[in-house]
Amino acid sequence: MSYRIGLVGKPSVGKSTFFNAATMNDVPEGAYPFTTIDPSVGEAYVRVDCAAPEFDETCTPSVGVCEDGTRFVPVQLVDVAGLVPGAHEGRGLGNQFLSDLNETDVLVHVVDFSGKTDIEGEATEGHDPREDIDFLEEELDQWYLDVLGKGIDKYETKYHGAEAAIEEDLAEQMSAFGIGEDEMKQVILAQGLDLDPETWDDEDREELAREIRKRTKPMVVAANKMDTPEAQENWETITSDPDYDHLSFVPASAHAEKALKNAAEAGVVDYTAGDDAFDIVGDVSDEQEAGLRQIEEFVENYGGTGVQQALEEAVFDVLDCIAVFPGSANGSKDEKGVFRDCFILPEGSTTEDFAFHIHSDIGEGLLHGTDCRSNRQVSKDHELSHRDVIELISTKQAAP
Ligand SMILES: Nc1nc2c(ncn2[C@@H]2O[C@H](COP(=O)(O)OP(=O)(O)O)[C@@H](O)[C@H]2O)c(=O)[nH]1
Ligand SMILES: [Mg+2]
Repeated sequence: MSYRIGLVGKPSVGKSTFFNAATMNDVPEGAYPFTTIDPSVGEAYVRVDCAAPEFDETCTPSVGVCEDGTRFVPVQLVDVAGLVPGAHEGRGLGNQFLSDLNETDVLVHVVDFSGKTDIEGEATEGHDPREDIDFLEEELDQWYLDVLGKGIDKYETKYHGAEAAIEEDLAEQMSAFGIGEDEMKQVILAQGLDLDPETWDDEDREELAREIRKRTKPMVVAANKMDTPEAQENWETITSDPDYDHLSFVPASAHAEKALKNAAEAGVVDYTAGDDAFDIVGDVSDEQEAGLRQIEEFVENYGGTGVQQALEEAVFDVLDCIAVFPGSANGSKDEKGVFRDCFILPEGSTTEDFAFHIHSDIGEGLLHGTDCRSNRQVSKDHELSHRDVIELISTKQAAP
């Protein structure tokens, strides 16, 4: 399964523009069935420097594409619309929104940095985008707190034998958030709390809920509409505000990305997603040219439109994921192709995790791995690095 990135934010910040731009790609129809089932789920990509050129090979990706040595590896992108103040109480799309959220691994909070939309998404002037950031975090925290409270109630109404373990009840209650017993215990202790909820006051509960939310819903802020002067001013203020140090911000213009993808599709520009430059290759009117020159200035200043960068920040910086290529020490070719796959794995993944990720049979029969660059053997519990090329030596083959 590929990683799932959720786009969240109040109405009119540019989520759909971001989503459409990021999922509009000149590649064959994705291998994932979800694209046709749910229009708010699409295939986007994160860039990884392809390993093939180091082996004097030309890759043949099984999914995504490779352009000039840059691999575009699929991730799922979800437009989680419907966030309005009070969502956790069931206002707006409410519960549907919250369950959609739970299926994501990481969030990109799209914020209108121009300040031209109020907290409900209506047109205004001079709105402080920090309110939107606070609101989203508080909304999520409230929701976590509700669920945490239910877990505590459950624990307290149960008979406590010597075996009582609060982390067990809380982990069960909060399992949808993807937190297990061990991590729950760790978080409770790290908060300086005893493993006894009767000793926790309201503030302890709130802090605990917030900490669990931060761990299980890590987030990047896409500072959108940075093509406006108001947004650029807000950027200066907000990114130097120490209250927001815990977040990573990516300056973005979803609008510019969409315009470039449209122009590329029309054959007017030569543009590769994520690049900080493009060429005008077709006939353009004076007006079109002026628009493209503005976008050019933007991508030069900000190192791209920010759409691709926000996705990569989420996967590789916030989640700390790594990309690993399956390889072969005797040359990378097999009958199916060359460097066909590139997998995104959680940070800290080992050779064995990689094997199980590909197929449980390969994992079960795993003897060791081979690092194809050095031709050295690596153990099952060897921790892999970003862009490793690893051959898996297993007594078992993947069952067809
Ligand atoms: N200036 C500017 N406007 C944008 C940008 N992205 C989206 N918009 C505009 O913001 C409005 C809301 O966009 P939309 O994608 O529908 O927002 P959503 O409600 O969050 O899905 C539309 O008028 C867009 O054209 C951007 O990067 N810059
Ligand atoms: Mg929308």
